[in-house]
Amino acid sequence: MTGNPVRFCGLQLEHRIINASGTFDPIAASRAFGNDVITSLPFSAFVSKTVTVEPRQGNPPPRLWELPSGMMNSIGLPNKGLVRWVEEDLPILSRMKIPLIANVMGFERDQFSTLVEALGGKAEISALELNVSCPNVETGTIIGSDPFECGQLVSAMRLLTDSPLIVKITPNASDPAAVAISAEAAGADAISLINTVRGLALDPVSRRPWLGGRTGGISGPAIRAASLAQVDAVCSQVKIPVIAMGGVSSGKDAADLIDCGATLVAVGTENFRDPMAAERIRTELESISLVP
Ligand code: RRO
Repeated sequence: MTGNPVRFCGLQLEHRIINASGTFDPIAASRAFGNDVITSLPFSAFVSKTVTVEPRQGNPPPRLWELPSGMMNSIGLPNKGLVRWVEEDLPILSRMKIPLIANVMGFERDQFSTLVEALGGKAEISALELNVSCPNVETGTIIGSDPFECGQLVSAMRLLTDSPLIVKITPNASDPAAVAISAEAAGADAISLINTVRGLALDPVSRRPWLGGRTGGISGPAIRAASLAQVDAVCSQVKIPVIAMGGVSSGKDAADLIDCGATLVAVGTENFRDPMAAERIRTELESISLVP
């Protein structure tokens, strides 16, 4: 079954289910399960883990904490940096049969410019997702929390590329819809939400924060209702397409987000439990009657 095709930012996608950045690693999966994995992903487009200009080790361990209905991560953007990602990972990812969306993050505007200039024109990359919403590094959510700052960033990036620009906004802001409106006015082609919700867990023995980064980002079913409320608010305020995510583990969860106005739905934490979950979710979604 190929699903119901959908248009998104000039791309013709086979169905509405994609992955959330950082929740599926096709390169590691192909090392473990063989090269066929790269060409048979259960998504209609693939979003990369966040790439930064410089290589990063990420946050000190522990980096994960399990919750009754989800998990918390304090990964801290570990990645090989722009140059090695282009040299080593992009050639492998370009073997996928689906469009590649590169997720990028800068700690200041110049770094976003470097990333957008380097990746925006590449034939292998169909769109860029600007991550202004990582809760696990000190300045990760500053731009994404402030409509003015976000608008300024998007305006500047708009001048640098014709590639579709998706802005991934944070739920850890007082008014995510205001940030989305500002991104749209500045030339964003799409909005994605939600990133993880900041949380804290204490080590039961030491009574100190468990995660090496102190706080982390909550994901999974625990944040589903929060996601639905924010997606609903954003979709009612912007005309550009929305990629919705947050605790999606069934076709019903995806249908809820689409009925609130989302064009695409991203599966995140559920990929860790079942790497083929997106296929099941897509099949379930196809059996549900959506609001016309
Ligand atoms: O790497 C991370 O810690 C991370 C990122 Br970039 C993000 O956008 N969201 C998240 O929960 N973790």
